This record gives sequence, structure tokens and C-alpha cells, in this order.
Amino acid sequence: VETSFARNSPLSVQVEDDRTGLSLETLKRAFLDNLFYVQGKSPDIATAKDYYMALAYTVRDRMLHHWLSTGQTYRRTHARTAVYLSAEFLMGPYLGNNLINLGLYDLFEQAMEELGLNLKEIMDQEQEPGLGNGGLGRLAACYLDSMATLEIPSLGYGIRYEFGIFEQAFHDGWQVEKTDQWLRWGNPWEVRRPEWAVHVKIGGHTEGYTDHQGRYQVNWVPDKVVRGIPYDTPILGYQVNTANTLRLWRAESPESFDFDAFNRGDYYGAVNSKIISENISKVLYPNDDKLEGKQLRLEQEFFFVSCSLQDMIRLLMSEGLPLEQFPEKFTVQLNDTHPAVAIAELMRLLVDDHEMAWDLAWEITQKSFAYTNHTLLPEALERWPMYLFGSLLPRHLEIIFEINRIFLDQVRLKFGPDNERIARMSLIEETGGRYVRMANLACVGSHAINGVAELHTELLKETVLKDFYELFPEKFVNKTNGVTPRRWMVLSNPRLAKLIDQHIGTAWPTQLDQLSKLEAYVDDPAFRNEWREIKQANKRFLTARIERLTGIKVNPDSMFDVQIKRIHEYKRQQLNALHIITLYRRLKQNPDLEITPRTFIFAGKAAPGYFMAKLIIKLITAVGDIVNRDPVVRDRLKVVFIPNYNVTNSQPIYPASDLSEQISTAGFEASGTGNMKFALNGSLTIGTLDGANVEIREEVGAENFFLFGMTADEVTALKASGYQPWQYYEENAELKGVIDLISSGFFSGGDTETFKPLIDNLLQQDRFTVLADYQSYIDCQDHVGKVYQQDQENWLRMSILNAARMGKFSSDRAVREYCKEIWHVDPVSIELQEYSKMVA
Ligand code: CJB
Repeated sequence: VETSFARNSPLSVQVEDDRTGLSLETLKRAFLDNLFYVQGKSPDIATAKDYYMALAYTVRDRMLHHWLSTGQTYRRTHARTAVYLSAEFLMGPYLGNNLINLGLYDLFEQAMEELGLNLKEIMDQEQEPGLGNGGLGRLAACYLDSMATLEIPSLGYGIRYEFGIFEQAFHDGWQVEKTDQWLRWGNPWEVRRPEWAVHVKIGGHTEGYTDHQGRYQVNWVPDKVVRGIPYDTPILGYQVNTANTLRLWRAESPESFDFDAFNRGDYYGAVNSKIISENISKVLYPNDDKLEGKQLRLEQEFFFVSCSLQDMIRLLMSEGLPLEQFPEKFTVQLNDTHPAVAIAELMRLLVDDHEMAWDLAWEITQKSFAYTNHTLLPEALERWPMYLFGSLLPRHLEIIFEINRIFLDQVRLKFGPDNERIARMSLIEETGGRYVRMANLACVGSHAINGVAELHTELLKETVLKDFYELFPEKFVNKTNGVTPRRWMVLSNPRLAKLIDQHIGTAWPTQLDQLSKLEAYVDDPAFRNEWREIKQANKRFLTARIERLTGIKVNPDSMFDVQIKRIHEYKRQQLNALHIITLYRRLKQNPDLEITPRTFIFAGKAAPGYFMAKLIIKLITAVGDIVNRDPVVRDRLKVVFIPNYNVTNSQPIYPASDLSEQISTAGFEASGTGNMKFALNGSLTIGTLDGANVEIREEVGAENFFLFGMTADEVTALKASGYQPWQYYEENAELKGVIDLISSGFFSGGDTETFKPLIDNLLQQDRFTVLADYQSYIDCQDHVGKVYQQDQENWLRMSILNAARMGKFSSDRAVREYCKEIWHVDPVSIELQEYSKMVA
């Protein structure tokens, strides 16, 4: 096959044949070539890892042309660029996704087969970059996929953690953490770019001086400097030429060796300072929805923000544009407050390093940033002790004081001398200990503020950001989250994707609204049959995987009732456990009871320091140990906990699910995105009116959604009236029986201490109103069981309609909204440049 760009190049023979050729023969030869020349292996001694690496390089070779052409086009056209600043990017494995987006999956599958290899087995070798905790990091990844697919010029900036999210293993039913070593075998998708390294200052003090024009200036004298090295990964769009960049920063010491210290004889000191610098990008903090106020975390946040802003200024200048054009060239989205220190850092770069006047710098800063809030939980709101902040970032603290001074004048002007309001809105908290409030900084320094689902945005305006809404109502907008149909359907549910292709054509992965055309087939017997059989096949596939991973045999004909997500009290995995125990007790009391056979599937990690979440995991595994072995149950109930939940392990679960558990306390889950992946794959939801569940239910229709529980307003009202959880326990015999069974030590080998903290907490505090929602949940589950068992035709219909009505929840829709209403960025289509001209 001759590639169009290389025809007249003197390099064309090599280029056509090995690097970019797309014929089967070329692919096979290129693969074997990479095995030989990159891995240094012949097939007789090659390991599965070698095959993976050789294949990854073969795929990467077919992406570079897109990538370089994209960069060149953006530079040439001075393209306005959306920058996504995020401490987390949970990208998932690249190989399969890149093959899908290139449109080369089937061809490579065949090439591997002809070499006697299996593409899926090779794909299984990939260690995913787990550079995120959960929803927030995965959202960033879905948005990068959509931005590239929509041909939006964009850059993702983050941290190249050496150790991503820990690997979860189990010991005696308890979670144990093992370090993630995703870089152990090398990372074929990244390119290190030391030539674009930047320096980042930390600590020290500031000195004022008067410059040659008689202006007062500030000089920051740091006590350490670290070097940030960018590592770039191409982010392909789906079936377009666009390949954007994810740029992740690694921290190193400025010189590989501190010779001054060495010459002074302080060898240990020199090596030590190198190690300390490298610590900054060493490990991802494993907390989700919770702040751990550690110095190193603040250093991480500042490090990647400073690297990224310096890099943007370099890019701007390399295009010959003046600094004043920063907000025209870039629009910067802050993924939660983790990168909010960017507001102070851009001010410092403009005012101190580039000697810009304060007012102009502030105008540029406000125009450049927009802030996404992802949670209402107070324990997640970032506030840094002022002494800590000032000792690491002395100049930034001064800048924040000045921003605050001007801002509070603005508040006074609008609201008069309302001291309580001023205290609440100040960037500095002074009620017992002084703190820098990052959410307040983000609100003041941004031109747009958004929540991630309609309900969440409304609650933001009414609660945590109420004062800011009253001052800046025009800044607030909603952007309901979305997920990419490429990874979450085309790649992970190929059978269903193919069925959909056959009926409505192949445009739906980029125009997800087209799924509505499936409604025409909801009564078509042949279509319904295939839909059912695909779900069954996906369940059988997961069944085999579960047995391999846990040793537990489950029945693929039972209902797969699935809750997979981080373990958190507000997400209420414990409520799900109470339901399992409820069914178990019913069977014990009446072994002949007719119940719908169910397999309860859990997966998810608990933050290592979150005791109650770990105890919830132990409860689930302990219940599983009893229930799975009890002969009375006769395989009607099974409980499995799939270890080490991550993107890779989640992909076969959504397509195999019947029932999706979205049971958070109303008002606590900002959006959820797993809820969308399930419904897209034809799973029905049992859920509360929380986060995006509200909008999913609106779209699919109330009759196709299993709703239970209190509303957010009812939860607030109940708490205001003095919630007494033990009353629910006293007044509900079945609930009491369940709680007492746990308390008796039945699930803990007779030990009554193990689960006591969990039970005491439920009976006495129950912050997430588990007991108040118990009966409503059980009633709803009873109904779910009946429909599944007795009305399979209706279940199937609901499943099809759920998928058909999920168009809204594509991340393409979300990104289009950000582009139109916040970023004002337009697509730039990429023509592949002639290779010979690119290398000339
Ligand atoms: N979220 O994953 C996180 N981490 C946080 O620290 C705060 C929030 C989640 O973000 C998702 C993406 O917006 C939401 O869907 C989810 O509800 C929220 O918990």
C-alpha cells in the first residue's frame, strides 16, 4: 500500500513499508521488526510483554503522522486551545482505544491471528496508567477523547506519577494495598521532552526592591528549585486526523548532581536533595472526595500548575504572540480546586516575571480561567493552613492577600458592611486557625463556575457557593457530565456495538443521539432476541473472569446486580449489604421462598486511611463468605467482590450488568458517571434522585427507572428536624433482624467487635441516612426482582429503551457545551501534512 504523503520522498520505501503501511503484510512485518529492533527479541524467546511492546510501537508508528500534523497545524493557525488542568487523568489502557480510534482494530486482530497470536491476550498485558482515583480523573480522560474527536485544539496538563493508584488485594476479606508499578516495563505511548523542561521555585522568602523605572517590584528568593520534565502522549480522536497532547510533568532535581555540595564533601546532602526533588511526582494521593492536607500534596499541585503555565507562555511566545494575548490563545479549565493555585501563579508570572501592571494581569487571569466543582462534601473542600501555604509559596500568599483586599472591597460595595458575609467569602478563613480557601480563590479568579449535573449546580448555588452566586450570578452554569461511547461501548461491548451498527448505521459513536433510532426495534422479535443473547454472552464472559479472579462460580442466568465505584459511606455500599442480608434471612426463615436468583457484584477501592470504608469492604466479603457457602441458599444468592477495580477491570463489567446500583444519599453524589456507562450498555438503574440520576431518569422515562429513597430536600429536612436513626431500627422488625444478625457476630466468626463501629455509627449518627432509606430501598428491590423474574419481556424492553435514550450522556455533548458556553473554542480540522515536507 502506498501512503499518500510519502510518494515522492527519498525516504518513501522505508516509510511506506514499515512505518505507516496498512496492508496486512506490512503490519505483520512491522510488528516483527519492532519485536526484533525495539525489544531485541526473536519470536522463540519473546514473552507476552515483548509482544505487547512490539505491537504498541507498531500502533504508535501509525499515530505519529497524525500527531505531528496536528501540532504543526495548531502552530501555523495560532489555534485557540482549550487547556484541561487536572491533578488526575485516569486514561485506562491505550492499545485497544488507539486501535478503535484509528479504525484499525479488525485489521490488527487479523494480522495477529495470522502470526498465531491473539490480539485480546496481547491487550491484556498492558498496565494501565492509574493516574487518578475515580470519577474526576476518569471524566478528564473522557473529555480528552471527546475534544480530540470533535477536532478541538486542546492540551491536557497533569502529573506523571511514578506510582499511580495502589493495587488492591485482599487478606482475610480486608483490603490490602500494594504499590502500583505501571512503569516497570516501560511506557511505549509517551515521549520524554527534556528540551522543554522548566524550573519551579519552592519555599524561601520575598524581597521588595525598586526597579530602574522607580516601580516597586518583588523578588521571590526560593530555598529550592525543581525541574519539571514534560512527557507527552498523543490523544487520538475517533476516525479523524486529530491527535492532541496529554503533557504530564515529572519532577527531577535541576542538575543530575549537585557538584557544589559534592565538592564541599556533602555527598549525602547532594544525593538527598535530588531524591527530595523527585518525591514531588512520586505518588498519587489515594483519596477521593477528601482532602489530606499534606505539604507534599500542595507541592504537587503547585509544581504541575507552574510547569504548565510556564509551558503555555513558552508556546504563546514561540508563535510570536504577545503576553496580552494569553486569554485569546488559551482557555484553562480547572478540574476542581486541585489546580486553583494557578490563579495566583499566573498573576505572579505576569506581574513579577513579566512586569505587567496588576490590573491588566488580573483581567487576563480572570478571562483565562474557569472552575469546575465536583463535590459538595465539606471534607473535600481544599483549605491550606496559612503557615504551610506561606512557607512553600510566600509570594503567592502575598498575591492572594492583595486579590482578597480588592475582592472584599467589591463585596462591601455590593452588600455593605455585612461582616459575616465578608468572613464567609474571604479567601482567608480566620475562624480558629487561618487557612487559604481554594474554592473561594477559584470562584474569584474565574469567569465561569460550573457544577457537573443540574441538581448539583442548583445545590452549589443554594449551599456551599451561595454567597458567590449572589455576587456573581452570571458566572454560574451547569455542565452535566458525559462519558465517551468509544471506550464505553465500541471498545468494551463490541457485540452490542455491532448489533447497533447493523440496525442504525455507524454514525452513533460520534452522534450518540442517533441511538434513539433503536426505539423502532423495541418490539422487533429478531432484534430483541439478539439483544438478549448479547447480554447473556457478556454475562458468560464475565462469569469466567470472576471465577478466574475470585475462584467463585456464579450463575450467568441469575440477575447481575452490580455496584462498582469507590467505596464511600455516601455511596452507601452498606445499604446494598443490608439488602443482601435481608434476602438471606428471608431464605433462612423460609428455605422454599421463591426469590429471583441474584449475583451481587461489587468492586471498588477504599482510601487506605478511611477506616469505615475498609470496614464496609470487610462486611461485604464476610457476608459473601457465609452466603456463598450456605446450602440453604442453593445458589440463589451469590456475592462477589472483584479485586482491584480500575478502568481495565471495569470494561467487561458494564456490558454484563442487569441492574446498576446508584444508591447514594440524595444531595451527595455530584453527578456520577458510572450510572451513564451502565444505562448505555442496557443495564437498568435502581437509584435515588441524586446527581445525574435525575437527568438519566428524565431521559429514559420514569417507567424505565427504579426510583427509591428521600429527595435531597427531604434529607435536609429530616436532619434539621433531628434525625434519630435508632427509631427506624426499633420500628422495623426486618431491619432490626438484619442489624442484630451483624451485631451478633454471625458474619465475623462469633466476634461481636469487628462490625461494632459500623453498626454504632448507623444507629447513632447515620450521616447518610441509610436506615431512613432502608424500607424504601427494600420495597423497590422486591419490585425489581419481580419484574426481572416475572416480566422478562418488559425488562428487555426497558433495557433497550435505556440504551436508546442515552444520547445526552455522551462526553461529546458535554464538551460541545463547554466549547460553546465557556471556552469559545472552535474545531480545527487536520490535514495530514506531506511527510517529505515535514522532515525537510
Ligand atoms: N469526584 O472523583 C471525585 N473526586 C473528588 O474529589 C470529588 C468528586 C467525583 O467527580 C465525578 C466527576 O465529576 C462525579 O461524577 C462524582 O459524582 C464525584 O464524586
